Amino acid sequence: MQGNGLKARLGKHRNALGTRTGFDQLEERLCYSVTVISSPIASGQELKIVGDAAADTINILDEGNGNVTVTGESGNLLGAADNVSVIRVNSKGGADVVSYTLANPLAHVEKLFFNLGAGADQLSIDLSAGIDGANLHVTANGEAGADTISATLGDLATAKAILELNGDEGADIITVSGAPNVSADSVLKVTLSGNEGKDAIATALSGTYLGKVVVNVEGGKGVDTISTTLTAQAESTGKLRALARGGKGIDNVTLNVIDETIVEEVSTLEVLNAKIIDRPGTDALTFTDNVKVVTGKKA
Ligand SMILES: [Ca+2]
Ligand SMILES: [Ca+2]
Ligand SMILES: [Ca+2]
Repeated sequence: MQGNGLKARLGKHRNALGTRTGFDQLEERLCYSVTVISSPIASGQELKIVGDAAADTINILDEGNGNVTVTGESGNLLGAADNVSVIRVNSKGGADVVSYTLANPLAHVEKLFFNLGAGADQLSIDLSAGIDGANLHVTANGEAGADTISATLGDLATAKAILELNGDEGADIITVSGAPNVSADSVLKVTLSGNEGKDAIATALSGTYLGKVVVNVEGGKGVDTISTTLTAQAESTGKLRALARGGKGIDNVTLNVIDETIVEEVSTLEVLNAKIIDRPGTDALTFTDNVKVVTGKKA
């Protein structure tokens, strides 16, 4: 019945083409500018979400069990599928607003690709529900324009989560936060790249790390501001590695690693390896005393 209703409305628009008002045109643009197509692949279903050259709103709600629903600006249903293992968003030009929300802990292997296209786009990724017994790989590319990309992380249990967030051209804002507890058999790897433009990249994570946590931040070209604060809460016995690199331009780089496991000057972390690379040594640096600073030209 819903399908018939949609056809009827489309027909009405077509019939009214000659005398269509501006409002009708706007309504049509809002309703039909995003296409959602689900197709079978070896690992399940691939959901392709494609916008147009104008500003699109794409809201992705993932139930964590493979069921994914995509809605638009007014909550209108754009598409849905079960057994989803790959989501590819291509929002194209325009200032797009894209959100991905995990409603329950992810228990289904997934790969997410966000290509935001030209224009100042906004992407928010909410993984605060966490991951339980699955692997997740997120690749986001802001492409041209001053993009804002944010991610919120949750607990990892028998999980591998890889986040690669890339601002690309333009003055981008990339923010990663949350309180992920990482189990002994879990891996969290976060790679943030500002690339060209004057970027602001802020990371603030705090949790109990029994497994492996790796955070790499690169400002790339331009005068970047990088602020990374990682807190290993008491009882953490895992491996924590962090790298911050301003890249070209006189950057402002902060890397604070707060080791709350220390009892009588001894850390319970198996590995704590935190490093700032500043060549040729012109960045403004702020860091805790467990961070190694590498300056000067390569030998
Ligand atoms: Ca678009
Ligand atoms: Ca963009
Ligand atoms: Ca940059």
